[in-house]
Amino acid sequence: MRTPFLLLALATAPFVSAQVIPPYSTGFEGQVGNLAPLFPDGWNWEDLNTVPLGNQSWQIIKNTVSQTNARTDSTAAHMFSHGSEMNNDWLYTPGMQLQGGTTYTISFWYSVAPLFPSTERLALHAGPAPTALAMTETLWSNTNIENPVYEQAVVEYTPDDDEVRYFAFHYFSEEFQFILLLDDVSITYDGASIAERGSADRSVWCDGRSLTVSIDTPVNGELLVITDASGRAVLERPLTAERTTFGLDGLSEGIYLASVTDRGRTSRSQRIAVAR
Ligand SMILES: [Ca+2]
Repeated sequence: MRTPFLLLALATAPFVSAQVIPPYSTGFEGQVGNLAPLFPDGWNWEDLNTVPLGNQSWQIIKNTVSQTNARTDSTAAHMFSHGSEMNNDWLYTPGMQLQGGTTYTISFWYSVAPLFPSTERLALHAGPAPTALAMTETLWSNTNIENPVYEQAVVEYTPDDDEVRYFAFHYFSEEFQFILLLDDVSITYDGASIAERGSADRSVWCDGRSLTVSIDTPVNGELLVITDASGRAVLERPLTAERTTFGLDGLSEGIYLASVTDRGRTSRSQRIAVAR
């Protein structure tokens, strides 16, 4: 009786546990074709439609000679409507490591394809795992999307506690609609609202060229993660000693966020300036 399990596993995207510390943004650039495995790192999807004929999952779409589909650059995410069944398609961001009490702003842009009028539905949810069942919080919903020019949605989200949250774009248009386009997703925060937090037994000190982390009692699995303004991790090192110094010669000048984390919880984070 293994077959049903295998089929179930193939019907959903592979679980990816990549986690990101905001700020984060993507224009779905450089990835064209079927969604898996070509979406940006950490993105995931589920297609819960049950009628296979005429069914499609979330995919990337590119501009053509005659048609601009992307809001910026050359690619966007899109859904093509099921022909005979209400759509039920989920697109998940990477896991976002959020700090309790900080207000995050989620921004994205959406439109219908200008070629053909349709009425589309899209919602944004949040949850602790990249599955439809876990998406228990609805942050935004629009059941009457008809704009052929991109419009922006801006949603604020303030977790009570430190947590990893996934955000989900749920496409649930009626059957026999057409194309919904999604582009330029970002998750940012007001830098001033992030506490340069610290437990007393962890400290981060940066002189512009090197960075020193002190930990009273190192915990197995703890990491130093430095992210740039786009949310990309540019340096990741295990912390195994009470005091470790890392050279920053490989980073260009600028402002970064340095975090001490065990991937589930960040015990210390602060902005650092790299200078020569
Ligand atoms: Ca579908």
